[in-house]
Amino acid sequence: MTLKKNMYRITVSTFISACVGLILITAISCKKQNIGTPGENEIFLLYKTFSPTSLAVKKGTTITFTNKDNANHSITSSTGLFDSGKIKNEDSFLHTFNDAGTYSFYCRYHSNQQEQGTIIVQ
Ligand SMILES: [Cu+2]
Repeated sequence: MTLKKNMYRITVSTFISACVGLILITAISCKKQNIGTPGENEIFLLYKTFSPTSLAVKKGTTITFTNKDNANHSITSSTGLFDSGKIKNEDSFLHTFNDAGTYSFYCRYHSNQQEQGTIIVQ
């Protein structure tokens, strides 16, 4: 009888643990999907890509690069004009583009994974 009771307790506790686990997984995956959208002069770093990959702005515009990924990223100018260094999750890097031109940048951690973008300043 006691053995049966213990088995029942184990089964119930296993079931409860599984339910709690499922709820946690659902909550975490919902949080990951709820990242919002980039602002007017903002670029998200997400899933090892830039979003959007290209932005056209007027001279003097400050662009905010925000890391929405779990991985670390960087905003590194292809010509050496600027380099954010490591940007952690939910951290941002700001750069003001004062001169007209096309500015290419990449992530030094994932440069071989199409994590590249362009700012066109008019
Ligand atoms: Cu990256």
